[in-house]
Amino acid sequence: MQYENLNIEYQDGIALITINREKALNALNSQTMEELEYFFGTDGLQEQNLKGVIITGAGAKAFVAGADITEFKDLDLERGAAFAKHGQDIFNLIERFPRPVIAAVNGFALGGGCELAMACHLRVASENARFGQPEVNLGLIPGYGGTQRLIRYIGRGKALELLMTADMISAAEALQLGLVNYVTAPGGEIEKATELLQKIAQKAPIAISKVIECANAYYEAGQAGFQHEKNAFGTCCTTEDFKEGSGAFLEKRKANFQGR
Ligand code: CO8
Repeated sequence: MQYENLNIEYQDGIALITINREKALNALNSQTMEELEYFFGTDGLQEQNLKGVIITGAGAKAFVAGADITEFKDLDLERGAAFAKHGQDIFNLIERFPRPVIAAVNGFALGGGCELAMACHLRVASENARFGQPEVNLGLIPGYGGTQRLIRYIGRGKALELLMTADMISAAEALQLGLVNYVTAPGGEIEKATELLQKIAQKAPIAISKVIECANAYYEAGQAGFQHEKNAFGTCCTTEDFKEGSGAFLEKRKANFQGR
């Protein structure tokens, strides 16, 4: 595949993937999602002697500011659920990737961006990173696994607060909550992620892939939650509130929700 939105560089056995849509704050459009699917489902799996993968965002402002809202206008019940399912499947490829994957979060990690970071095995954030699930501002809910993974990382109480208020949290708070593994000075996140991958690369590769497999197996009983999220996302796509919320974002005005 010819990558258009992912810049992939290999250095010393580590693949550094930069999501390269800086003007849209690296929002995940369909093309970017396909490219992630191809890397984690095909290309990356074929790469011999791969020590691990780092995912980051282009520029200093955003890791990923969410799914691309400009692609939301035709979503209905079926298409919304199918979109969510497809995204969940792609993020599951990342979570199940047999080599360690680290998100180097260099700025906003919102909506699908926070979900992408949570699908990675570890997270290193720059001091200026901000995390949040602001979908309710758009009349939506997270659809790429956010309702499930956020609860797993930070617990039900705080996760529900973030999911319902759409509040963003700082890197320091994310560290305290256990959402990120390390916080670095701005610009230091890739170096720290590289250091972690080099340390893990000293260990037995099959054992590492089995650790990943077992950590995922711990949650398998909870798979029904993902199914529920996909269907609920589709239902949100049928509401007037969703049209109002996503329309208001694109028109740069405040949404006026009617609860319909
Ligand atoms: N999608 C598309 N474009 C975006 C997005 C996005 N998620 N985020 C930012 N942009 C664009 C802006 O429209 C703007 O474009 P332009 O320059 O052409 O006007 C450019 O990026 C810069 O953004 P701002 O001018 O808004 O920058 P600010 O510094 O004022 O604000 C924020 C930065 C706070 C990050 C703000 O851009 C923002 O709130 N963005 C949206 C965040 C959001 O709501 N994310 C969640 C999206 S929904 C989602 O991710 C659901 C995932 C599951 C989907 C399931 C299937 C569809």
